[in-house]
Amino acid sequence: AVDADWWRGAVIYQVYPRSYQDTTGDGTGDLKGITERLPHIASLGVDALWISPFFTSPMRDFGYDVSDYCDVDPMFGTLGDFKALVERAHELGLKVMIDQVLSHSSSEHPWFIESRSSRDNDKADWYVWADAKPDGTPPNNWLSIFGGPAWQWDTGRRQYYLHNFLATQPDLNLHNAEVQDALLEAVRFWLDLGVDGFRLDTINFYFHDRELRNNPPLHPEQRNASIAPDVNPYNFQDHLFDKNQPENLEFLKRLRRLLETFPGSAAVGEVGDAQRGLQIVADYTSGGDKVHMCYSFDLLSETPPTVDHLSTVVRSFEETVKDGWACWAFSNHDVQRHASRWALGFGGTPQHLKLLAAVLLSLRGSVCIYQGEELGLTEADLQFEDLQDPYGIEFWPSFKGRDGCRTPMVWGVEEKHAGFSQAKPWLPVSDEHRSQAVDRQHADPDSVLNHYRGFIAFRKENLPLIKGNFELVSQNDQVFCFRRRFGNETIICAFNMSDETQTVRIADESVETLEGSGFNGHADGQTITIPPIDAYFGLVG
Ligand code: TEU
Repeated sequence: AVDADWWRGAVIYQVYPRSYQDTTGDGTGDLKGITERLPHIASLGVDALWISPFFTSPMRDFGYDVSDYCDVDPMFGTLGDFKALVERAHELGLKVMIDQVLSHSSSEHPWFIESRSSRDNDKADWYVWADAKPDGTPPNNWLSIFGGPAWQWDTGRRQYYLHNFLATQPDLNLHNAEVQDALLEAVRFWLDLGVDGFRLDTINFYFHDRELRNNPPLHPEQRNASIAPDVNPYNFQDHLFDKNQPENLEFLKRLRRLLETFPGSAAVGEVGDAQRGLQIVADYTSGGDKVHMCYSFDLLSETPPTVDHLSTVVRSFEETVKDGWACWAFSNHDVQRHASRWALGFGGTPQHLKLLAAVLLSLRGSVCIYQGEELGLTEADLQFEDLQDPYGIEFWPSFKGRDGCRTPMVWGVEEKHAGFSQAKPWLPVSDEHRSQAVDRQHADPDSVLNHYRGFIAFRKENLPLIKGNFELVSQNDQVFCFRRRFGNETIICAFNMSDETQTVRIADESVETLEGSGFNGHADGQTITIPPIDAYFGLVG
């Protein structure tokens, strides 16, 4: 029988396929390479992997611009390779989740080619078309995240079309039921092939305001976007109208009804919204009839993980999200790796990274770990000449783009290109990364890699950490402390985020230190003592 609830509290490992393992010698990763490396993923003890897009694409946004939703890009292999990957993953006890980019397609998708061909073809309304204002300017003030207006003029139709990202990523019009049907057919295609779930790209961008109303400005103090808050004018607006419209809830219900016909399948939505992230997570995941879980960008931002910040986020999460479900992440393919992002505000030594991993894996929710995070990799330092990401090229040097977190995975210290490829990789392998390769860390019991393995195993042995409810315990501004209770078992988790030993007194009558966490805090009666940058886990009596 399938465990329909496997996603609740699951640990999901994100693979960026261009940069995992090359088997063809062209300098970019491929599906066969992922299959070859599945034992590494399984060795972490994670429940699932999520693979970023590998569908047919002109790769203007590295696969987030899909030109055929139901095929594999030749650069990554074939559908046969994908089936083999799923089969091997299942043998190893891993679920397979894939990315679905339903909000927009590539401008090279046949749907868009037809849609732009005239104003009265069968797909004329499949994208968001609007006339110019009388003075020739775009229909409203909406902006593209990747720079400039969100509207691109098409000389054939003599109209503008909407794009929230690149002009080569036209926005699909989900107000049109035929578009919804076509997208759900694509989702069904992959379910039929045996995938266990989906990561839904930009799930809050599916619908726009049909009246195309202008977005109001945002107060500068509210600019807290995860990327380039004051560099990108996109973050100067309050995005009331270009995304997150009420119609989305009905579409998500349709999507969920499809998933229910494939028991055991699950979806995690990506919610990119600097203002209302947690509220949207609540709206999209509550009630059990929309998506299973969502991830917001609250812990993917530049704000360092101080006790105050962590407490604020989890407190507002508990107050807002209620019966919904979150998926937490510190790093992904869109933001600076947290080993660097928080190095100044918090610290980036292996000990800091081990502590952060334990925080992430103890929160209430599911967790995404991004490839290389398990090695403690930092953001690669790239030259302008190395850049591939159009977002970085647009906003350089104030914002360096997303290439620094997308460089190749490092497997072998001594191997050519660290074992990633026989050819020159599409982004350079950092020398610093090479010294942190999997083979070296595997052999070192104190490595960040072995700590991730150990802590994920510890989490598995202690069910409250996966399924338990969550109660924040106020201590002081140096110790992040909470209880997780499941059934009659309660675990107290305390993280000393400071450089000094901390002592905390707990209200519970007794507490028994749990073995196997890899941390050194200890308890004496009601007093817990935690060394600098260290943690304590105890069973409350
Ligand atoms: O990212 C979405 C994205 O860029 C937003 O989360 C954005 O950062 C936020 O809304 C700003 O407030 C996804 C993919 O992860 C990314 O790689 C793609 O480039 C993008 O969609 C377009 O498909």
